[in-house]
Amino acid sequence: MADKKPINQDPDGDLVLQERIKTAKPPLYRVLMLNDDYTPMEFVVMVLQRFFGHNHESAQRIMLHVHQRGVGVCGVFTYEIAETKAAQVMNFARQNEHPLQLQLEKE
Ligand code: TYC
Repeated sequence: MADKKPINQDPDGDLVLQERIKTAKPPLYRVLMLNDDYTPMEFVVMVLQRFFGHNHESAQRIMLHVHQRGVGVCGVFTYEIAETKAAQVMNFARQNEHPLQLQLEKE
């Protein structure tokens, strides 16, 4: 492992192996989808399948949740992936002249 420090010294100066390796978990971000009055429901369902890997049933459930509650979670990712997916979806929506908006929220 690249960050493993195999060799250390105890108070007597004897060499000891480090027993526990600390691994930092990367911060995670929710990609939130916001409701609007114009984006067609089928378009939202298609986006959730294409960009977030949901099956049709899961995509339909998330879309209806957003429609009824105003906001919902598309998925949870590390920052770069979350940011890229949100940008890709908003570009795709804009190309299709829909006002769909997404936001990131730190977990
Ligand atoms: N409210 C939209 C409609 O009635 C559907 C919709 C759902 C739009 C979810 C955006 O994130 C959204 N056509």
